[in-house]
Amino acid sequence: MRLSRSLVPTLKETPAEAQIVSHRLMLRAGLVRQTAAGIYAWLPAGLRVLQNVAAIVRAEQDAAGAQELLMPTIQPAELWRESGRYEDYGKEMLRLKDRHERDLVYGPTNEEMITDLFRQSVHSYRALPQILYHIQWKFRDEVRPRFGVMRGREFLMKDAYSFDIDYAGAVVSYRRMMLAYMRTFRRMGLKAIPMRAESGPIGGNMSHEFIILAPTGESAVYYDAAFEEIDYSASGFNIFSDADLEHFFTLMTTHYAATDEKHDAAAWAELTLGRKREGRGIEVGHVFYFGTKYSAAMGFSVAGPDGRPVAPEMGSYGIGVSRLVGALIEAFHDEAGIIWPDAVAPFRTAILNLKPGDAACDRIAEGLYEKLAPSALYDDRDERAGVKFADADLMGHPWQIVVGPRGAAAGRVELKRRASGEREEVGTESALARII
Ligand code: 5CA
Repeated sequence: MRLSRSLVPTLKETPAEAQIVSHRLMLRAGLVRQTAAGIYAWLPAGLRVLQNVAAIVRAEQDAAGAQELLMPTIQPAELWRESGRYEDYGKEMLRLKDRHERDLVYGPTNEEMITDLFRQSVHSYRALPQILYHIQWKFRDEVRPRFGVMRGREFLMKDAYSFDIDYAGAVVSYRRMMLAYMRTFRRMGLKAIPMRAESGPIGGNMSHEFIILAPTGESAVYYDAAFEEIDYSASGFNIFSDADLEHFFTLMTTHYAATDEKHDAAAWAELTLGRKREGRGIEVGHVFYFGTKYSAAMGFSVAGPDGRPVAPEMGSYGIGVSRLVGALIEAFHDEAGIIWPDAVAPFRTAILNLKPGDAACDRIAEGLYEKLAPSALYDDRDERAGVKFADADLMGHPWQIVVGPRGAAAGRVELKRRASGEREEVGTESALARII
């Protein structure tokens, strides 16, 4: 992308409405703009990050054997009346009427709809287990939308739903999603801790939240320092082995870790002082086991092995895809701006042409851009060098290639790694070799 012809409206000043660093940086780096309270437009650079995050989520869901589908955002109210949640969900649910005066809702989640789709076509235990997911916009009319995309009203979620014939199967599905989640967050460079949690309006009796530690997080969290030492990532758990999943789940749940809602003062008191870790965290994912809550309420059963009807056991599994963009910035930034992990960066490289119009600078910068596009942002604007440096740091590209008139004359450029700040002067070929 050529910056001179791109909608990347970076800001020098800190926007007054933004209270936390990720919100400030998302506005300043030109990633998003608010269009109504808690509702955001994703501008080109922001959308690239959102899509990169979604791609990692999708890859790990697929690797866990979950099937992607796409359900609509608008749902008929009847489904919600069947489960009893139409009244229960309260004012957070956006209710609409069509021209025929039929009640509709903008989906805050999809348990009812997936149960309905599944019951239309699955009639035997032989088709189980299955896990389905989609990545779709949700609307929740939050009382206090805040912190930018972290607590929006419209937000992008990955929600998965599992169907099993019995409790033992449902537990396996739950653990499989848990492992997929830990792998997902790790690929983004994030350390997430699963914590026992309340199940809230989704219901059910087993639930874990996946928490990223950050001082600006909305939940207070308590966990055992032993958690920090677990190297679950190195061990090659097979996501399709029940025994591996059990081992993994035990590792994840043996040590104390809970959000304030589930905090158990007695269990906490038993920990030695040196192992107590208290802080704040951002909930980036939430998984629920709720058994037959929806299948039973919605009259969905399949023929069991003995021919008798059985209500399938279900769970649901959410990841806040748009929230993750904010959480990533909370985790990776400095005073100058964002420091994107390579896996999610909107552009891997920024090419800074310090003197557009200078023949050598143009030749080298254009040549690099030709080789690196489409994963490069080419700063070809007619701006001062200082502005280009500041914007590149603000936007957080993992690599910067600085093309200045003195170096260019000798065929050399400066290569900078955003995360470490390291710079070196190199020839264009070795710059390319380092980046590609
Ligand atoms: N149906 C279940 C699981 S699929 C569900 O809706 N769970 S949830 O309510 O916990 O949401 C899942 C994830 O979406 C949360 O962990 C959080 O990361 C994200 N999320 C929830 N509300 C918001 C919001 N208002 N803004 C941004 N992200 C949100």
